[in-house]
Amino acid sequence: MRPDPTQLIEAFRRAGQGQVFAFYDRLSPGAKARLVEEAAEIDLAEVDRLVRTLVAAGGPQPLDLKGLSPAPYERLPGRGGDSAQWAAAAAAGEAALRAGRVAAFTVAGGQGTRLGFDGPKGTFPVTPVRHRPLFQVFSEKLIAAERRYGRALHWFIMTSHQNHAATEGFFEDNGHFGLDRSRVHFFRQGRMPAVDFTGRILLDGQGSLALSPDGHGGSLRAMARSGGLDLMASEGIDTLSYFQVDNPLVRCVDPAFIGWHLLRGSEMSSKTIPKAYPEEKLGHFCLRRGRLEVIEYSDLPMDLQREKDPSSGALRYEAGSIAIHVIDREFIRRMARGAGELPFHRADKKVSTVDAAGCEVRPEKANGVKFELFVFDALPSARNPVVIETARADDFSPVKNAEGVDSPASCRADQLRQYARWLKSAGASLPTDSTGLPDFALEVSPLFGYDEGSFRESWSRLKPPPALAEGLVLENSGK
Ligand code: UD2
Repeated sequence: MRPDPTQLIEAFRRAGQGQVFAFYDRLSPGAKARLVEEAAEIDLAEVDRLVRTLVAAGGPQPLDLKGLSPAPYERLPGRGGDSAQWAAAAAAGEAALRAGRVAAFTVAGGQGTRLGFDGPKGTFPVTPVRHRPLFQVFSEKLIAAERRYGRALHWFIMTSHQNHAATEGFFEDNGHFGLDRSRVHFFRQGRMPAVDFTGRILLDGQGSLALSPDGHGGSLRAMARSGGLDLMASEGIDTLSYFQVDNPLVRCVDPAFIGWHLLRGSEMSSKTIPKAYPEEKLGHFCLRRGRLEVIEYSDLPMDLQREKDPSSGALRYEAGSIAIHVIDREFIRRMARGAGELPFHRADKKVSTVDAAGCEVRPEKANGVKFELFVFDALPSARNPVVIETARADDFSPVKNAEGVDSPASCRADQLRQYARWLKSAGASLPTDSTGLPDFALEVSPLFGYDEGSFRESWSRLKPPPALAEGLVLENSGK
């Protein structure tokens, strides 16, 4: 139904947000309609609540950390975990994959702004030799899993308003990288308005609102809104394997992880790695008020992040969140209906806007507040959440910054180290430095090998094995 402009303008005026329509009379009929449509997206009661709780009084209250403790997690077999339990989990996960109960879920709403890359982050060329984009790496991992488990996989990809068309177009132009297009589902995340420090919704032009993506936590309600959950139900899928678009090392569907989740009757499960150093920008798995929670690096006081366990010498809050989860379908439905509402987080940002005369303002410092939801805030509402350990080298090397940590260069090196490790475990000899980095660049397509075991199988079939040299690409092989 089309919103009625008069009623909408009146509702904004009554909510103290009449400035949104300050230039309305000057706009062309088309621009008027566009502004009305954007304004109709806004839940004024929600904005009012956020202004009262997060903007007035100078921001959110600091977290109550009374009784806070590190969360327990399932250690890897080599680090004290029980191998029999891990084997049972892998078997259960594999059975679920073979039964077609699992789909992949990627949050890809971000732009490559921090990377200095102009375009949807998933289109960033990430691999060392062929410079294949992130989306292709995930596509090939999913195709490899389809072959291994004998079931076609559905893949849900959350985009933002800003990158939706470009993302869809990219898949279209590349033949969906070999995936069956009818099983790749794109949906857009929601948007939230930015407000100034007095709580007034900002315009980014005379006829448009300053709207921004509502955070990866918006994926739960966006997934429900898109009809994705109903589609899953009709296909017999009850479990989603969730990961971020910025991490090419992730195992898109990991049987052991899925198995831990299912065997524990969990509604949401997470992977953890020990933090490499206290300042590493990862959330922390903690117990607070008796529930599992992720406390973001910016919210946990630095003295706690630096605290050591006196007996082991390890960081006390070592369990870092790498944003890899398994989520139950009906849990998402419940959360999307508002049960256990996710809290919004406040981020102060520079927001381009217009002044009272309608002239453009490009601020030099933060002038506004954006609101974001975080998906890990669903954990305290989940039944039997389980956290399992993974090896960083097997699952995590994100591309976030143009240089330094979590950059294309660090991620490239981690991919090369992974290939070198697999080659060595398959019996090949290649020169590496003390960090395991090979002397030359090569590339392994996930269709050839996506973990040590699958790599070894493909490698053993190559007779004779190829010479290891700069630029070698190990492509598709037997199925
Ligand atoms: C996130 C986690 C951090 C750690 C790290 C691992 C938060 C707040 N922090 O840090 O604890 O796990 O990842 O890499 O999440 N995205 C959307 N829509 C949005 C916002 C983000 O799709 O509105 C996607 C984005 O495309 C990216 C991912 O979510 O894939 C992470 O977003 P980020 O880069 O803002 O998170 P970051 O690096 O601060």
